[in-house]
Amino acid sequence: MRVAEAVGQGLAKLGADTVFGVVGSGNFHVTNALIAGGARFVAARHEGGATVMADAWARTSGRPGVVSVHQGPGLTNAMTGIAEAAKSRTPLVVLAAEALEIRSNFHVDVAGLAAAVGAVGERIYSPASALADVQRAYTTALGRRTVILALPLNVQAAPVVQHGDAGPIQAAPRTYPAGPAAEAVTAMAAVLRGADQPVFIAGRGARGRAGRASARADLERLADACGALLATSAVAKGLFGGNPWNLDVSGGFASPLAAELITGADLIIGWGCSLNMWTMRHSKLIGTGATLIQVDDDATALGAHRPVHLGVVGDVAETARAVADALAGSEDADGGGEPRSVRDKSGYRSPALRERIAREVRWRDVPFTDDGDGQRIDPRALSIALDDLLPAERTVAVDSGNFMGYPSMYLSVPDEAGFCFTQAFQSIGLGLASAIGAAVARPDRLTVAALGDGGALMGVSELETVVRLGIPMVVVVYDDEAYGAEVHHFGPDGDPLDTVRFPPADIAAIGRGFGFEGVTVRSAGDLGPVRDWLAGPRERPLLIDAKVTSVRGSWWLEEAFRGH
Ligand SMILES: Cc1ncc(C[n+]2csc(CCOP(=O)(O)OP(=O)(O)O)c2C)c(N)n1
Ligand SMILES: [Mg+2]
Repeated sequence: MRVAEAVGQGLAKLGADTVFGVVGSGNFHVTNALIAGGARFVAARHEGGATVMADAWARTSGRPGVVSVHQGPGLTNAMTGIAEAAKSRTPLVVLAAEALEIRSNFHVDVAGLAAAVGAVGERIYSPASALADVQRAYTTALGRRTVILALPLNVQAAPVVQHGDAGPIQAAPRTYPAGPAAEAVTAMAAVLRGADQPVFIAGRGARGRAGRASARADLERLADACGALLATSAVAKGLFGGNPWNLDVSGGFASPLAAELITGADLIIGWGCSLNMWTMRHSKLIGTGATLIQVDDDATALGAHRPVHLGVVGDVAETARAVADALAGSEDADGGGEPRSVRDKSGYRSPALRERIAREVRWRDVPFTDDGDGQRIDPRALSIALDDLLPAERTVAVDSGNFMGYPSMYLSVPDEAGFCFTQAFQSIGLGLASAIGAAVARPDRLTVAALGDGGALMGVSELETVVRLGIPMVVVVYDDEAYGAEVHHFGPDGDPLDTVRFPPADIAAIGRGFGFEGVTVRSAGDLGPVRDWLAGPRERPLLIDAKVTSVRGSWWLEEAFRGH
């Protein structure tokens, strides 16, 4: 057996059952070996797309993703997706063929590329070390790292050196950090006991992963005990879906009521959440005198974005459980014998606030002036209409651009797996591939790719992948015929905008060319075909080219530019 085959089979044994990629000569054998080992291979049309699909698949399934690329240009094409995954701490193995010969056309400095974007560079060093190299790379990925595993062509072609009776390859057991230190639990319980208006903000670290449920139940139990309101960072949107105290996303996407209540908190706890400038709206959501606590299983994350009063190293669910037990225990010690529910603190919660949240916290319930004129639909009106039409069991994947807040804020999602937000690198053009990866992970849900016209045309080749895979996806393009982000940022200064404006493109026809059903929407009255498509049988995917108004830039975009 050649090393290439041993690597593919070894990865399959470790648990790689879904592999995305673009196959060339350098990754042909390893990919086929993965398939022979039982993995499903999903061919993309561009390595950038393949990598983002694997990333989104990993986020949605909670398991390490795998992507397979050719040497040289196969890897450089994948780099934007790798940067996004690395910044997002996505567990991902990038199988990258490597031409070590320095005069080869295909030669690139793989380790240098990995280091440049914050990925971990790994390599299959020799036939003797191949299986150990694979295991090391996979285990590193499980620790929430994006790993480029270089597969030198000469090593791939060599016969594998068997290791006697070492037995089948297995993933190293996952070891999560031990529970939080007792002093930290005591300190957190004390702060919570004294807090009148606590708000929990849960981030990526509260999402489920690798066979573990999310921390939702444990966070809700603790929040009930201390009367906390609940919010998430954008990447964890949906985590508290259906909870009456859920404020949805904190940060630039927060609704006016959510922002008011977060700003009113006297204690904010970030749970697996960095409390960065996006989530805290450049600190504007932190009220004067508010205490900040951050809980993270990675000590280096504590205080990385802003000083916190208390940083706790610990797994989110375990820490929430320990603090809830500490609160309950101290109450028992006080001699209270009544049921927990009676003793629970009301904290920030009151019947009146519960009603107000139900009435006002959703963006769709915030009044706005509809800018639609019959020729162009207001993106807020469009999003609300889609929210009404689309089934609740949906996955929403969002590209980058001025438009991105509309689907993020106006489309509800059933839980955190129903939202795929590949925005850590702020690249446009990733949204469609994100949607494909998420759809492969959750075929039971209707996947909605929300794109700008710029991002849609940048990632357009993967429309063929949607059709080929037979995914009944809805692609909605917020089409302002421009790089709206730039138009709205520079327009007010009177700068020339010719470089960022485009003539009208018939994106519905482009979709039809790929095999989609295509519909152009200029007003709510044009949504009939969307309703018909949703009624079934959804034989082909649907592309909605929504010609949207661009009267005003978006408020979250101004935040974004301030963050540069
Ligand atoms: C790969 C990449 N190139 C360029 C940019 C700069 N950029 C940010 S938003 C944007 C415009 C995107 O246009 P579109 O997808 O139509 O969304 P809109 O802003 O119009 O809503 C551009 C070019 C980027 N973020 N990523
Ligand atoms: Mg645009």
